Amino acid sequence: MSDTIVKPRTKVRPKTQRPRLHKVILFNDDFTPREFVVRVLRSVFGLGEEQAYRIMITAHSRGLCVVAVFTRDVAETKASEATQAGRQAGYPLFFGTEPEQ
Ligand code: TYC
Repeated sequence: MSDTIVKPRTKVRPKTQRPRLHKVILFNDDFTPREFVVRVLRSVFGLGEEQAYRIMITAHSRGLCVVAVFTRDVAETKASEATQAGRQAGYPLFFGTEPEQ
């Protein structure tokens, strides 16, 4: 008599969770020159002139603007690089981060 080996039909599929994305947020202030904000947006976030200008002017008129979303590490690194660029030049420019959803 040969025993029959029945293979389980169900595949073990571990649920992989996608990492939560984090927003980088640009805050308005009364001192940083507009052109400087645009320059930082372009150099740190790789934005084009028009996109950078649109984000700057949105933050200027509404108080803040979402710049982009990244994984947490990238968002925090870019936000502090951009904030540091302002501080280096003597401006109170501030970029924060916030988890999405
Ligand atoms: N409000 C600044 C000015 O009038 C310009 C500015 C825009 C600063 C956006 C910060 O996130 C900012 N010079």
